[in-house]
Amino acid sequence: MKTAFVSGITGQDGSYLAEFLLHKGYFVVGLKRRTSLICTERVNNFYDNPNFKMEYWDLNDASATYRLLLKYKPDEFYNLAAQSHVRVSFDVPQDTLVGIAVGTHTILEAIGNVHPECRFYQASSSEMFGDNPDVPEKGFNENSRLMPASPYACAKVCAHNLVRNYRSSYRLHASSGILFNHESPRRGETFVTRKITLAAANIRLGHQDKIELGNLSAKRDWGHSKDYVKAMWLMLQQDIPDDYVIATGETYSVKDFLDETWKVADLGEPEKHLIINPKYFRPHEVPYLLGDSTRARKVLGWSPRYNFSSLAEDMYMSDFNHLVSTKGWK
Ligand code: NAP
Ligand code: G4F
Repeated sequence: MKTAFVSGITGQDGSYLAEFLLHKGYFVVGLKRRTSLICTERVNNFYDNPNFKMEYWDLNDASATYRLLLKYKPDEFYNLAAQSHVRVSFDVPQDTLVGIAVGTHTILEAIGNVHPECRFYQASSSEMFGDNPDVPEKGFNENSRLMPASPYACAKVCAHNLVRNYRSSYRLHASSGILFNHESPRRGETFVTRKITLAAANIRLGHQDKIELGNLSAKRDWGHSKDYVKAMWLMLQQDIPDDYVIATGETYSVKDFLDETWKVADLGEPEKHLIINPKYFRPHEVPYLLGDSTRARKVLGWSPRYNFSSLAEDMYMSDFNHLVSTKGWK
């Protein structure tokens, strides 16, 4: 039985990845930081699985990283932990930078020193392309220029380069997935897609009237987290470690996502419910993201099952059904 570490276990991707690995027969160790509220909502459905164990850990705690590597000697380490909100990274830049850049470095050092057989996955991000205006026709690929436009993206570029550096310097099996935006019913409620689907469900049920948003013209390549965690696993099954773009190859604006969700919810024109609030604009925006995942499709045999419409529908229906079943609203 293989053992996998999943940091960021309480997050969107960590919870889907752990389910995927448990289903494959892994023993999964979820790495969780201490929080004042319990916050294990996303992992409750497998928390009691005998092949799952939760351990306290923090990106900023080297001692815990070394101790747990020596205790479990995992086969694979998926590093998904991060302060992952781009807008918030302008408010807590140092916390974001230290956690992502220094935290990733700590894990690479620890693996290299005490357990170099462990395969490592780093959660890199399409935000690293930032406001690069030179988008190839098929979208950004593994060789496109990185022009990060936020403290979050700068930190992810540093971690991404560290992975490349440790791979070539110390022959670690370390890979980065350059994942474009991926969403799901488990997406945090302050990311724009979830904010929209939750508002639509509340409005549909008569418990909200308006939604406040920022820049509607930004375009993103939006996929489903369930599809994307499979790509993470596939990367660590390859003989040779590498970096891979994971994306759908289609891009839509925030306004398109709003329109699509309002259509699924049968709410008429979104403008009736929409307020543009400058507080949701960013000091530095990433205007356009489109990914070219040709390498992943060829080498990993990966392709997504969800598209833009089925993603919006899955998220809206989940929010609607959850409100109906938990609040009794009709
Ligand atoms: P998420 O839902 O925000 O989850 C982030 C996880 O990291 C949470 O479990 C959080 O714990 C944990 N965390 C934050 N700071 C920590 C620290 N100092 N020590 C230990 N754990 C810490 O993010 P996600 O959407 O699942 O994304 C997973 C990873 O992929 C992140 O690294 C993100 O930056 C990256 N990524 C995401 C996307 C996307 O579109 N979703 C795209 C590209 C890359 P709490 O629950 O306690 O907050
Ligand atoms: O949903 P968002 O906050 O996601 P963003 O900034 O693209 O970052 C996400 O994807 C990255 C991958 O590219 C990840 F690395 C990162 O961890 C995170 O998961 O914002 C998407 C777009 C932005 O252009 C933003 O300006 O939506 C725009 N937006 C408009 N109104 C809004 C809002 N974003 C948020 N969060 N809230 C709004 O009210």
